[in-house]
Amino acid sequence: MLVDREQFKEELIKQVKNDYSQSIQSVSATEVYISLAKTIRHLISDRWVEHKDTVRNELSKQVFYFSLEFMTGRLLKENLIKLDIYDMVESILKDFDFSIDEVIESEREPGLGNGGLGRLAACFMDSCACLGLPVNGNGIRYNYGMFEQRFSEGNQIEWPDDWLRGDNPWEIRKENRTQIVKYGGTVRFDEDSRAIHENYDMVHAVPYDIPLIGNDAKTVNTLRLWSAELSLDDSELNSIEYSKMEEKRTETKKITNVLYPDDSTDEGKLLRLKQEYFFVSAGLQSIISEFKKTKLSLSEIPNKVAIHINDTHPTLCIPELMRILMDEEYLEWDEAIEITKHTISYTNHTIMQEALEKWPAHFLKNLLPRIYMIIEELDRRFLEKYSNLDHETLKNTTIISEGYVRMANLAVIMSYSTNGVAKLHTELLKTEVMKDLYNIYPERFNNKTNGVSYRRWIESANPELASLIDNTIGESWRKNPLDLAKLNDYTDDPIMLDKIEVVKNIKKEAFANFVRQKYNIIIDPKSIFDVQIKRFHEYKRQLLNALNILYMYHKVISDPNFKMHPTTYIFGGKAASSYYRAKKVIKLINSLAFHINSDPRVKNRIKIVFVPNYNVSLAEKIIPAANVSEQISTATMEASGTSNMKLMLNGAITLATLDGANIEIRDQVGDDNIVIFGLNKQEVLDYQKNHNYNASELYENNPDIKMVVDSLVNGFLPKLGYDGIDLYDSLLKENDRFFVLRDFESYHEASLQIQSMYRERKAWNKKSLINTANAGVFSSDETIKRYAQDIWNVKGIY
Ligand code: KOT
Repeated sequence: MLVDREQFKEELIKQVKNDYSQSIQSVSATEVYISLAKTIRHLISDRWVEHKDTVRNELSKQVFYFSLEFMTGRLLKENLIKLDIYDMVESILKDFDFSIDEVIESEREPGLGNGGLGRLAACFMDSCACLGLPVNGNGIRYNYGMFEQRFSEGNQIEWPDDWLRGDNPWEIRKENRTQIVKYGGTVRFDEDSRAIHENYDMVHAVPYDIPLIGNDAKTVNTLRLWSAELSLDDSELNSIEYSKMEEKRTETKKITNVLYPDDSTDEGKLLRLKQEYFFVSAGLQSIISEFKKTKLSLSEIPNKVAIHINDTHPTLCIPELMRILMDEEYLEWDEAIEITKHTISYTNHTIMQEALEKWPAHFLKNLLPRIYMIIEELDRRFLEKYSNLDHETLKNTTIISEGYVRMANLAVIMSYSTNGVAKLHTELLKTEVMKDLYNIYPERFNNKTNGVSYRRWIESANPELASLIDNTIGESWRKNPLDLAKLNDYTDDPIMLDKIEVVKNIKKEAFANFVRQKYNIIIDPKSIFDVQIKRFHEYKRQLLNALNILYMYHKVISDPNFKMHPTTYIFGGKAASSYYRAKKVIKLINSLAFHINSDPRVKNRIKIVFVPNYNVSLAEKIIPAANVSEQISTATMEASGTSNMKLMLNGAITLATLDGANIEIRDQVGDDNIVIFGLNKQEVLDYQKNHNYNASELYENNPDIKMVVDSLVNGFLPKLGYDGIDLYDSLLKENDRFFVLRDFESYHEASLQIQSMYRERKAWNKKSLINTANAGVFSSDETIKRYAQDIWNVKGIY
């Protein structure tokens, strides 16, 4: 233990006094949270400094994980657990009449991410710290995180997420590490042919550091988030009018003001590009300036530094590193290319064409003239080197094409590793989306199936299950997740299976209580909790789930012989503010909830709860309570998924298509312990290539499908109003791009299979246990070990 009880208690009292000039008895839970977090930060500060010193003195290789998103979730509880002071702090707080839950819940969640990609970054940072790997995060300190979702008349309304209001006790502003980021201007070449960038606008990038604490604080890594501030030198300060200065300040601050500004307009897009360059440039400048303190030759960079780019959003790392090496350190092109190529590695998270980032060349040319020149030259060299390749291959592989810069191509060509995030996804990268690049650089492509943090998703979110596991197989699984497999010895033990059910029921009751208190909705903990929690996107097919519920609803009210185990359908997720159709699906589900939940004919056999503002904290409540995990994306479209792993770990049975990591889940649990339906990869690819899918035909020939689809537009759901028309059109007029109708029957069958499986409770509990027992491979610790070994070549420092 890092500290004894009395000492910690005294520190906390002192901290409250310092922060508020009040005694701990007279402050609020939020205030206690702030002071407690600061006390913890102080407690680990020696370890944080020592860690940095060790890495510096031993010249250990370090990784910098560049990501536009880090969705950390609340930090207090995880940190208390990792420092092994949770119980102690709980009892100290009790001394002052505070409940630890209330204090934990008063932490505002930093919503610095959209979904899977941002949450993965946070799980990875957690694993790195716990494995003793020197890996630091580099990102943006958005003033406003992911919007807060509210519902009005069933529609999604977006409210600003002012998460920094008040104090963020975890961060330290590092004024003296400020960097300058330059935009615009012109470039000329001096007599030595060196590029001179002039007449640019400057922005200050101020870093805020957050400690990433490993178990017992043996390792404390750093998450560095950059904030944009006005940069004026003395002469400007003396000459600029006050109002002009404020105008400029506002303009500058916009860069780090919000996560993912709406990119449906050019103005929004430009801001996004500014963001990308901002944290890339600031991060790299600070890394190189630290590296130079080692006095090593710059050619040593790849041996001491690995830079990982989380999807293409930080791809400007490539030309920016080249720029620093050439224009500031005076290396030649060839040397700079060698260093860059051996330093940067890239993860791809999507094969959806519309999400593959490409920037109009003129945007880059105007905003980042020197960077654009470097990209052009890299493209020229690529073309020169591969001039022997056929026209078609070159068309697909060049960096610049038809006036656009293709970031994924730049990332593959100028890095040493490209990985996908599940086996199928990596396969599709190699054989479909990046086929030609793969043929040129086959050795660069590799798979790293995603993983999730066990500390957050069982130890913290489901302590009841964690201690049942401890009592059954011992605690080794907490350090070595593959040891969960020891649970396989208990799958026929009736006492264990009963206990699994007891734990699940505790979590279901807790969630039911939460839903009653917070949303005034009554749900039955004895019903099946069927969960779909993820961003709203057409390819994730919440629409398919909704149509099946609609169909069940018809059956329940019209067919007296139709038997249905009471089921609570739980939804959570946001739609991008500009994603019109996804918002219509949200409206549909809310309308269904309105009608079904209040229809006496349903007799509570169906309930729908759409939890507003789904975020990490809500996930922590929902996931332990889930019986069924809906993973129903169109095959090929979900790169991996990670909620599938969290739900499996917590004993939910997966209802899934053969997509993303679902395939690997099936491989782990076997066909009897998962329910699979729908088109597979080949069938989807064939339809797409042969253009022979006909949704209207299905609609015309299948009366069930017709009835359900018609219910979107025939007034069956009065609350939906005209909002069903767009969904109807997407299925019929636009020929159902995501094969919802094609998979409808098979999905319905699968959902009935789930129903009948749940009736056999013993067998169900066994399946549940098998899911938990075989989830070890999906620990992000395991994933990160593979990144460390195969990609980064870094070792733990303890
Ligand atoms: C978003 C925009 C551009 C490129 C990629 C994305 C993206 C992909 N955002 N989130 N993802 C998800 O990443 C997760 C972590 O790898 C995957 O599990 C999931 O399937 C992706 O959709």
